[in-house]
Amino acid sequence: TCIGLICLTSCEFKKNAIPKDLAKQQIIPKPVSVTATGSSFEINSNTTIHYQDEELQPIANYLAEILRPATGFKIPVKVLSSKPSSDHIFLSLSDSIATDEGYKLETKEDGVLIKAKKPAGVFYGVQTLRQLLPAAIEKGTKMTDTLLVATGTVIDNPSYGYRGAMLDVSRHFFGVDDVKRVIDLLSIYKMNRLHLHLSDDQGWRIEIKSWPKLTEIGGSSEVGGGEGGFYTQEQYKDIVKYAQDRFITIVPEIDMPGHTNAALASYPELNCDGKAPELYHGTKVGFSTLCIEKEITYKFVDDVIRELAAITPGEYIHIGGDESHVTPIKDYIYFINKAQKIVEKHGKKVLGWDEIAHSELLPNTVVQYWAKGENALKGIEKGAKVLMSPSKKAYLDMKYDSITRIGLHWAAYIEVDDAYDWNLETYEEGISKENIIGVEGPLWTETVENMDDIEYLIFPRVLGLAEIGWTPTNQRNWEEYKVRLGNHKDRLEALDINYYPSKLVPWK
Ligand code: TNX
Repeated sequence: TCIGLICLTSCEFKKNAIPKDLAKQQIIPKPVSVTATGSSFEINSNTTIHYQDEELQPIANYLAEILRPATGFKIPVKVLSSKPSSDHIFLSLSDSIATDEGYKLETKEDGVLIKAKKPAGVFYGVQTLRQLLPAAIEKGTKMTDTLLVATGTVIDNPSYGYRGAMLDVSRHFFGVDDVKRVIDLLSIYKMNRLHLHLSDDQGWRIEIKSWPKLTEIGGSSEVGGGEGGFYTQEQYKDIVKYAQDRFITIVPEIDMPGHTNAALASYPELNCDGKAPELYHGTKVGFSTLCIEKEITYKFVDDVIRELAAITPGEYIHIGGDESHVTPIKDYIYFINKAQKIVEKHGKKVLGWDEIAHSELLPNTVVQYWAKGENALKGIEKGAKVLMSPSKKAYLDMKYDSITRIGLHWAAYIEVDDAYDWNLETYEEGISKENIIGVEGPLWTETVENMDDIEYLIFPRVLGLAEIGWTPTNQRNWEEYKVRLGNHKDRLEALDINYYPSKLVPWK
């Protein structure tokens, strides 16, 4: 117990608990550079958050909303044009920071200064500050510890511009609140893309006003026979906005020409024989295809992409293209060529699973490497960049080991070390840094039914993927990371995350 500065018991312990060595802080993803100056700054009842540019007000409010419940302090948020005198947290924009997502966080005894070229960098600086505070701030309830931040400087920026995860909302549907929680959790680790797999054989999940039966019929099923569900365009826009406020871009996917049973069941005219198949509740892949030779197919694709592009501010629309096993290759190439042009016509760039490299690729198309290195290499030959999601390392739906309760294992068992201990630049010969836009961890949800399941498969592996996308390869190693991850236990628990407590990690 401590009263003011006088400790009655466990004095040594308390002294050691005072964070004074910034270099020993356990930040994930690991920052590029950390310099400690051996003292600390206290957040107290006088602490005010100042922001220097209107654009930063939402970030200032975001930080205040994290600090207020934990401290019980007012934490006012004020606009200010120059650096205030003391007890402040100051957010500012400055051209002295070179990169779009980079930031500098400087803590002295009298305050914290976060500066960046763009708001995104300020947001990442705020996430770093958040991890410098005691884990208990994440509980959202008033804590008793003093809030101390170790002094020093963090200079940081990401290695890759695309750091993402994918959530399959088709095999099992997850509502808006679940998606928002995923967004909240990804943003803590400076991830900036959430790919939503919005359609598949088992369900169609986005309202398309010109084709209403897609959701009316195709939205009503899911794996195992549950009731399914879908997002109205208003709900989707709400998700997009919520993500944007956390510097996450939503990448929507309409999987075509295979993985389309839900659409085919909704509209008989999309089938070559004109007959609608039954809705599908199983987990097989590769049995469905849009009818490549029908004119109406391209009217359908055009309407869907047009409506989706209109509510998607992000630059990419994902057209799937995986496992079209019942589409003859000639037809497949014809279809993917046309689908790319439709996406381009509606002002977006194309992302697609690695099989799309068989087609002609538009100059801005990105190939998502999941299965075959040769496809990714073919994509590079055709001028494409690659998004790295090799299933043996990056798939978040793979079991950790043979006794994991949920998940699949066709690609591999992926323990926490396997998910971390690989490099984007050396994974496949012929794919190097300049070919790669970043990394994404897909969570397919055949066996995933609720938020607890999502969290169990994503955490802690997604922290490793976040670090692979952010931290330079030569600054990463598993032996050091596993200790940092182990020290992160309190934070995962304060966030109430149902993580997999791998035996390979020395959980503190
Ligand atoms: C393959 S990965 C698929 C998905 C499945 C996944 C299960 C990819 C592009 N296609 O349809 O859900 O395996 O792990």
